[in-house]
This record gives sequence, C-alpha cells and structure tokens, in this order.
Amino acid sequence: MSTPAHQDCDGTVDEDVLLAPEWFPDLDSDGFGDPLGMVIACSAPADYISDHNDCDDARADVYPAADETCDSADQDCDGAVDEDATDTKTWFNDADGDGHGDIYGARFAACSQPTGAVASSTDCDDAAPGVNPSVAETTNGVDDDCDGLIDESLIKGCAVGSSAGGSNGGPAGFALTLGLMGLLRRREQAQR
Ligand SMILES: [Ca+2]
Ligand SMILES: [Ca+2]
Ligand SMILES: [Ca+2]
Ligand SMILES: [Ca+2]
Repeated sequence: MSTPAHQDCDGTVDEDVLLAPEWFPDLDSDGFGDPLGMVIACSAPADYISDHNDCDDARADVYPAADETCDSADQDCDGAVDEDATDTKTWFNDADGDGHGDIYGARFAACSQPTGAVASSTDCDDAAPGVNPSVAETTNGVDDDCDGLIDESLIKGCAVGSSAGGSNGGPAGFALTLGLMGLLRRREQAQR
C-alpha cells in the first residue's frame, strides 16, 4: 500500500485533508523563494523555504525591497524596471541644442539621457546656441564663452602695447568691471 502524497503530518494517514505546508526553492539564497517551484512536504527540503516572493531566483540581488539600480532589470520585484534607481545620473536642459546644459535651469535624475538634456551644466545662456564654453569670445558685448567675462579678447587687444594699466581706468580695471557686469547679468537670469 503506497503512502498518500499529501497528509497532515500528524503521523497518521488522512486522505481527506491537505494540511502539509508549501515550500519554495531559494536557489540564490537571498531569503526569498521562487513561487513557481512549490512543493508540499511535512518539512522543508534542502534549499526550500516558506517564502514565495522572489521574482528571480537566479539573482541574489533581486528580491522584494532590494535596491533598484539602472540595469533594465526589476530588482525589487514590484513589476517596474529601474524606478527610483539608486544610481541615476543628473541631467540638465539643453534648450538651444548646443550640447551644453543650462547652468541655471532645472536638473533632474534619470538612468538614461532624456531627450533635450545633457550631462553638463556649463551653458550660461541656454537660449543662445552661439553662447557656451566651446565658443570663442568675440567683441559683441556678450560673454560668448561663459567664463564670466564679456569681450575679454577685446580687452586683451587693448592691453597690448599699453605699459600703464591703471588700477581704476586701465585695461585691467575695465576687464574687472565687465566681468562684474557679466556676473550680475547671470545672477539676474538665475533669479528669474
Ligand atoms: Ca532572487
Ligand atoms: Ca522595480
Ligand atoms: Ca547656449
Ligand atoms: Ca567671455
């Protein structure tokens, strides 16, 4: 006479009840079992546990409440991929498309590069593609290269051959004045 597959584990055969507990494999040993591998037994087989909430029993870093990271996998078993990842990058708007992000604009975190955003925040005028740190300064009353100085190349030209750069009215003083003007302009833009 064969032993019934299911019994209540009280030592006597009882084919009317199925009270033996369920067990689930935990092959990656993360403390969470694979719901697809259920067995019923009076005691846990080797590498089987009572939990059944592991969504990937081949990865010990995947289980409910695990840290989500940017790897296109669902680490925390909530059905969403890379949400609230712990290793996101910071991105900056690049409205003028010059490859330099707005130093004064919003910054946001994401795993991959969003459309219209870049990793750098070096553009002092994100509405002017001709203004960014890769541009050469020209004498146009604008801080083209975002170094905080306006038309500094012009000022350098004036300084050539000038032996007496006065502390107030000389080229150095003029450059300092224009530099301060540039900084004030940038602060005004940031406060808008
Ligand atoms: Ca796992
Ligand atoms: Ca997830
Ligand atoms: Ca720009
Ligand atoms: Ca400049």
